[in-house]
Amino acid sequence: MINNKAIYDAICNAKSNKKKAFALLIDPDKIDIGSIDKLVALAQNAGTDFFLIGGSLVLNNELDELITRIKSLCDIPVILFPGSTLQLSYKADALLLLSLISGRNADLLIGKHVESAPFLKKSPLEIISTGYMLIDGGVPTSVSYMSNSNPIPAGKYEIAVCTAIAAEMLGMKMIYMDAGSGALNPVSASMISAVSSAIDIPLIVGGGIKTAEAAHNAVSSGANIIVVGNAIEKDPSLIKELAAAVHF
Ligand code: 1GP
Repeated sequence: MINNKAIYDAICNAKSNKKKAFALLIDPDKIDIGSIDKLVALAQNAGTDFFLIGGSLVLNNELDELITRIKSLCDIPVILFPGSTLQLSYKADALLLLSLISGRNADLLIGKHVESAPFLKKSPLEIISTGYMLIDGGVPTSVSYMSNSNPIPAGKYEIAVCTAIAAEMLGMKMIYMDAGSGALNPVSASMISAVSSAIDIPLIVGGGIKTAEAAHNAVSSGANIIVVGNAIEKDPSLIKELAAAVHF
């Protein structure tokens, strides 16, 4: 099956029109399915552009159920952000096919992709090839531990820039710079600015964004999509001001 490009085209159009997007990350292991209705209502009210669904582990098996419920409640696109090949569901709209380009773990650069290719090729999901760069956020993160890879040091802008340019030249469609869930420090404004001005493809930034100011700084520095998970897990009412800071 040929996957359509509706979501990616919408992201590129938004980038051309200088419109920024806010994505809420939901970790299926951390959300109680009973509380999803309330969270979706808050997300809709805040003008959330996308749901990203993913986490580092798979502790429960409710992914299909979770996504089906979200889709029955709203039209916000649901994008898989898989922490492993176990986090695949045909119920979502799209999938970020992540290549961990900041690391040198061959399995996460191409191995897992080979394993999941037949499933993805047959799936109705829109597949978006994404260069995933882990940036040091001041604390060890689950991604770094699980992927057995080191993040790019926070001050090494040139490494981040060259990595992103290489991914773009390899044909990847987006770059995701992530300080990791619950990072102490989000990716710095200077690193976002250096990377965003070096590439033409859309730039997603997440990890450790807890305040409207941090969200605003990230988009002002050139990020196209801001992802927030932890801060909203802790206080769902924050979603409104975070999304507003992105859509300023
Ligand atoms: C993690 O970028 C996401 O992969 C979001 O991070 O949970 O810290 O918001 P937070």
